[in-house]
Amino acid sequence: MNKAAVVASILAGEIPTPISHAIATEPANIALAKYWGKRNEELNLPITGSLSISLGKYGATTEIAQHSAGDLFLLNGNSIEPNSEFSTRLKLFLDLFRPYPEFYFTVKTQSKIPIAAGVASSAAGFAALTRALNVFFGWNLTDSMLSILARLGSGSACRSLWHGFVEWQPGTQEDGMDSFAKPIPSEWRDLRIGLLLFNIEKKAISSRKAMQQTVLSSPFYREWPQHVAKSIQALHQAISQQDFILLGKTAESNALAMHATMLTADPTICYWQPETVTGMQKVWHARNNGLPLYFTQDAGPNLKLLFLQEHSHVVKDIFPEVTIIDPWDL
Ligand code: 2P0
Repeated sequence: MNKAAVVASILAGEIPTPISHAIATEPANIALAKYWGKRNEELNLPITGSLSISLGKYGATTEIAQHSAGDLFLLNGNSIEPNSEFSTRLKLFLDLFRPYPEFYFTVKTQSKIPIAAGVASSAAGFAALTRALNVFFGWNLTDSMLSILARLGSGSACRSLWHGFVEWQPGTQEDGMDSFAKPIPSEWRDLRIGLLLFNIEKKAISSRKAMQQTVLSSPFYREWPQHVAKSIQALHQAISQQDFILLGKTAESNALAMHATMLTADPTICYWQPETVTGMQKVWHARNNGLPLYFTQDAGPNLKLLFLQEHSHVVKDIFPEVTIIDPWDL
């Protein structure tokens, strides 16, 4: 089954009647139990489930309209090179929804996060675009269906349609109609996330390619599905009991296990930079001195800190460059 067939089954019978323009905003998200490895590359179907926290007002706002000739993509006010990887990916996604081949789009995105810095910028972008398309074409789809469509753009985008904690159920069906995300009802008002951006340059290897290489070659990858399942179970317990230590240590250990699968891939994949390791050591040192502070790391050199609001000042003293995010400040 390909993407077009999935879209056709979701939009069955819908006659597209675009309005003049539509706009939507969605948050970026950071996985506490990571999505790493696909069972279907075309449909972005994961091997395991994953669980994330959305970043409140840090996300993407996307506006779409019809364009006269050729697609026009603007990111933070700058037009994007039509032959760039970014444009190609966006165009392929939009191809799934054009009412006829010569229907072109203007897509204007304002991103509050660095693009391709391992801070889930594509997730927020594809989620906002999917929700904007829903309004633009008047589909009236449920959030679950929008989650499936956003996944076709980028796997982690299926988790960016909600605020707070979100779980992506991997599903078992070949067409992926049971592989979408759901919010976990909970508000943990004093939880904070700290972004430590060491390097906002574009990364050397895309997470898409890195995942593939890891699944194919890492001898440790066979341990990964059980590890994630345990992480998700522990995170549910941590969230329902607001047990911060359990949340922090589960997220940190899950991130390190994911990087262990990458480091043992052939050829090896190492997103770590000297600043990454120094940052980790500072976190461990602070923790040894009694501060409940943890980190997680995605497919990039940057760290995301996890801590409680009452420790914000101490965290800022240790990491003056940190951007502190309240996930429930919308
Ligand atoms: C995550 N990452 O769960 C994991 C952890 C990176 C590390 O989802 O190929 O951009 O578009 O489905 O969603 C980044 O991968 O990959 C990602 P595609 P995506 O957040």
